[in-house]
Amino acid sequence: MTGTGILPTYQRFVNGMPVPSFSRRSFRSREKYFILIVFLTFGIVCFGTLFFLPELRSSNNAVDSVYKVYKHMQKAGPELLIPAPPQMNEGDALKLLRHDDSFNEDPHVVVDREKFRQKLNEDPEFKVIERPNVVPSISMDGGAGVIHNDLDILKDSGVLQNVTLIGGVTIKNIPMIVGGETSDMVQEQRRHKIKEMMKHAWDNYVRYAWGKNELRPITKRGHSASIFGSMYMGATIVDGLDTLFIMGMQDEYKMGRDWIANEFNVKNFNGEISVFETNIRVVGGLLTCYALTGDVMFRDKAKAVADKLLPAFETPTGIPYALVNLENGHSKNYQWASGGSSILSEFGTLHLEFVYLSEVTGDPIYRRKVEHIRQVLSELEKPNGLYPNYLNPKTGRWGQHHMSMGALGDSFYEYLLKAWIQSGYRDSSSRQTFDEAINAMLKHMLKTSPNGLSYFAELKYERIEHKMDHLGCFSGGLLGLGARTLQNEYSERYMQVAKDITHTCHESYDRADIKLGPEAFRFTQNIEAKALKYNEKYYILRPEVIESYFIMWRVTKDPKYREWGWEAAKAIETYCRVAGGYSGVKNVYQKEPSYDDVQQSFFLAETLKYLYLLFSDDDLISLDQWVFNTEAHPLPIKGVNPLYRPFKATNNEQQQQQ
Ligand code: DMJ
Repeated sequence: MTGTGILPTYQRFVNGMPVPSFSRRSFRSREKYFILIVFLTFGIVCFGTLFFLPELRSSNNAVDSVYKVYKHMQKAGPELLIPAPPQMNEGDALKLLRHDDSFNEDPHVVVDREKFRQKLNEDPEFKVIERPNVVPSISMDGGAGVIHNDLDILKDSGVLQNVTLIGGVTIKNIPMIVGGETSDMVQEQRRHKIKEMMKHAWDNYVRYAWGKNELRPITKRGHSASIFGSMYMGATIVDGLDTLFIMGMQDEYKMGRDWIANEFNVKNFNGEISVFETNIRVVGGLLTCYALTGDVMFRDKAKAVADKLLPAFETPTGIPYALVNLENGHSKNYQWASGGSSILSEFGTLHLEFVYLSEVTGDPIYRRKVEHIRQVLSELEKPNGLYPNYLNPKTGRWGQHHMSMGALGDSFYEYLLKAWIQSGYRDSSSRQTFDEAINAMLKHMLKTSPNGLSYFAELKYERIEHKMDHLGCFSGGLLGLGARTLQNEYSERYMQVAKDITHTCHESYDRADIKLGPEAFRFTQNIEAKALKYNEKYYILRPEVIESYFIMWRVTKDPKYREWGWEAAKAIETYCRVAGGYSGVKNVYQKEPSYDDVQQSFFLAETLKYLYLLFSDDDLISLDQWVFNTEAHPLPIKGVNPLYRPFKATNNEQQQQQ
């Protein structure tokens, strides 16, 4: 140390060589730049800390604060679709969904809003859109928006990926697929109860029949009907999975999803299966799960199953056979069906699933098959404008002239209307065919009993049979939907018939001892809306009456439909619930139940789903966004529902196609 003044100075050495002491003049230019960079970095860090420090106490606050700025901007001009803060992670996005949306009016906001209004008034080009009820929504796969009251199911099932917030989207355009709470405590309790019923049905299936097709709830073992072939395809899992999803039963959903991913394999399937039943339950169920979740596993399995059905279409007319052998593709019809005819309600109930399958896979073959069926039907002469239930697939001629809104006919009419809805209301020839067919039925088959009950009778050639099937009770909802979706010269009549038929079907329940209706009911001199024969007195957990309550509630808002639905739910609890699940009963006119020991897969797919939706908010699986296939699997409406998920070819696939 050498002393040159009062304060000590230090000689510095680098690599043993003395270096000049700290003096500006003595720096080389490279050193000057280095020091400048150090100072600049220091300055930026200090400034940044001052700016963000109060908000960095928790990461949530940071997001909230950015979000508040975003909200304030929106309030200033909510019609502007201001993009949300980017790079928000999933957890934060979920928190924001639960964030209280109300902000106190800030004077700056008021001024800004006024300025914005002035701008609107000055510029006629500006279109004023109503202020959206801003609830942050989640966008999946870079496009589809979803609002949920409970998003955990999506989170846990891996659906929520690449989450970004979108703002300013009208709520109506955002499909609600889970949640649906109402402010009405009574309905909330009912929803809760229906969910508990679903749990009881599912848990017992898991316990006693896991992987089998259905459950025998009395003897507590698996059950399989011939429609499922000779193998176990987990029909209850595939059919019930979307109901679990919609009810927010995430653990159960995940268990079912994993079973399908790992165990459901068409390569292991064998025996003869019903083309119709496999389509509506399996293909339909899988496609709905694909639409709801975007999980391509469901889409690919749906395609694999549908491919197994294609050999059934190899007939001289292209009208498919009823049964297909999964090992060798041999197909045939039921012998009892009017000399080996195909059945109207079967070959006429493939359209929704096949069209949607083409849309999501990019493979046109499925659409071609069902459009061809339409073509064949359009060219046939219809007796009095009516469609007989039997058509010979070899000759292309009608079989026995038996016409029915119930068994053998039913869902053919349903799919005429719904194909039009599914197409985003573009397939107008389908709607026109529906109107023509229904008007012919109203003219020739709609009857009124002496005491004023309306019903669709059956027609065998010219002979009327005054009987209506439980299956035909879906037609109340069908006509209600027809009236609601198009205002035309028929809509008023449709709505009236919809109300009348639903009323009659309710009567068939109310006149039964257990308050659940029979498989078929008749109208004679002595009885109305009651079964006569022993083999018509059973109730096998069918959905059709409840389905009409649900649709009629949504389209009329008449609370009686909810009350009727609740009566049915209570009756199911009282007379069909057993320790091992839910069973059909053999006689609805006997309070002491005699069980059939089958828990049908459609009980989970349809009956419980429609009940749950009946007591939920209308936005949960909105009729504006979804159309139900005949097994109550909701499919998205084209051009309306962002969960439609049409196929987009990757570059690779495009090249392969060229
Ligand atoms: C379901 O499989 C479908 O609703 C079908 O359209 C008719 N029958 C059953 C339920 O009853």
